[in-house]
Amino acid sequence: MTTMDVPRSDDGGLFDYQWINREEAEKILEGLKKRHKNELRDFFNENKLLALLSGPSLSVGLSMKQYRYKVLLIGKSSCGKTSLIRALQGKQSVNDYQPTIGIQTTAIYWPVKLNQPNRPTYMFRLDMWDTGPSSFQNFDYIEKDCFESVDLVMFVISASDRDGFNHLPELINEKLTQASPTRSFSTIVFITKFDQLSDLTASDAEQFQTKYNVPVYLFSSVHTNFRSTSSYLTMICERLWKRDLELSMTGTIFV
Ligand SMILES: Nc1nc2c(ncn2[C@@H]2O[C@H](COP(=O)(O)OP(=O)(O)OP(=O)(O)O)[C@@H](O)[C@H]2O)c(=O)[nH]1
Ligand SMILES: [Mg+2]
Repeated sequence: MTTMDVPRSDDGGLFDYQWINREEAEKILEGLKKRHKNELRDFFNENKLLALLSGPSLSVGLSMKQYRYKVLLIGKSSCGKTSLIRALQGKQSVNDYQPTIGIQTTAIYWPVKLNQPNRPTYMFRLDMWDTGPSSFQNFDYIEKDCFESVDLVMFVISASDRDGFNHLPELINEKLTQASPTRSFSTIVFITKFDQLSDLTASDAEQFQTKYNVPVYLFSSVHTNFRSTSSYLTMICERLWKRDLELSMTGTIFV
């Protein structure tokens, strides 16, 4: 990815990225958005809100198959993990830094349309596991719980942390050793705080992506809009779907 504006799929278009702007998706999003409305970012220009906190209350005609995944965020203290989850929920960013204590989980629901002949629509439920690094250091069992049956690990790194970025391949390899031998997790890197003075560039991200075959997204939790957020969510879902397709080929799971 070369710009921060709108991320694009790198998976050969398994999912329809435009569908979310169509009428059918609009109705599903309506069913998702409610409660906590005053906390949500108002994407005025597009007149759309994301609201992905509570379970969907969809009308019968709109019900669809749901897939549930566990997504773990890993990154240094204050690198922006909690803010990233808030942004993906369509919530306002907050300046006050409140370290995450223990494990916080947040469910994000996101509908997707597959680019297949029968064009099925599925609801993804992403259980986002957020934990401050001190919890990992102080309590071994927290790390074990976090990695148990995890489907996707999002490595989060601040754009000012060049040293952390250089050590990222080692960290990813180290964490991959904790994966189950039959059911490995997928990985994504988010470089946060891209609105601030940055040590890392889009070209660093691109080189990393090419060399290690791990998608790298440039992100700012203060500059998100419906278009970019919906692309990030669709890409996360697509990455999970692709991992499942790979597992199904090895006979580990059935999609
Ligand atoms: N400008 C800017 N500030 C950000 C961004 N992301 C996070 N911040 C700020 O950085 C601080 C830390 O963000 P958090 O999301 O709480 O960081 P965290 O990784 O969850 O921290 P721990 O819970 O301690 O591990 C907060 O003051 C946020 O407002 C960003 O993209 N841009
Ligand atoms: Mg946090």
